[in-house]
Amino acid sequence: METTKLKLYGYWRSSAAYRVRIAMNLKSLDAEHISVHLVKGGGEQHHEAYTDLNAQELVPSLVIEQADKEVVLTQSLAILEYLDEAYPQVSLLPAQMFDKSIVRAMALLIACEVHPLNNLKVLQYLSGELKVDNDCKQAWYHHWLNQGFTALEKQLEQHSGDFCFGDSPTLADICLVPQVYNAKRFELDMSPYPNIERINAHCLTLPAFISAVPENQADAS
Ligand SMILES: N[C@@H](CCC(=O)N[C@@H](CS)C(=O)NCC(=O)O)C(=O)O
Repeated sequence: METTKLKLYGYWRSSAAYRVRIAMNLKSLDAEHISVHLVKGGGEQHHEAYTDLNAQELVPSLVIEQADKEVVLTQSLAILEYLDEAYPQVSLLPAQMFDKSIVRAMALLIACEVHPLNNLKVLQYLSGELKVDNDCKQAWYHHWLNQGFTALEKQLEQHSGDFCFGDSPTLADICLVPQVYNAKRFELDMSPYPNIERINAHCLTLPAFISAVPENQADAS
């Protein structure tokens, strides 16, 4: 079998990189972790050494080294789908077609509707160019989280078991846990979201999720 080496460019507090770490752990994959500090020196994601890899100046990027080629993947959801196809022994999606779509919808709700509005560059733009004060920035952050979590909570009432969809971890949990980490960091009241809280707490009893937690990363400061 062809030898493959994986290099994950991420940052301990990046929720998009956190997603990839969880998936790799669930699939028992080893990777070299390379830290791209998102704040130091104006943000290493903007430095040429990194923008050559990722023109969007965002983490994560996954570099796949094989004997005859090197491929760079970007966008965490695209990386997760690659990992799921390349390493199918532990699947991140349910077996049935409609169920797959439901799980993807939950993951996309977080990754496309909530996360981009609360990303570092958006918060920096609010406080920098638009001169928004911290209270307004916090209100912005909570608004988009509440909107997304309210919708997700309803979906979980219908589909969840121990995890977002049934009793196995999927792409939905992989997106949820980092987003809840962010929500708690920004002091969101989680009491309206009992299913989200319950599933997050359950995930965080599992080694694959625990070792992906930001504070457990080598670059955590
Ligand atoms: N949709 C992208 C989002 C990636 C992203 O926003 N990464 C953040 C960290 S979670 C980042 O690199 N931010 C740097 C910045 O905003 O300058 C993905 O899922 O990979």
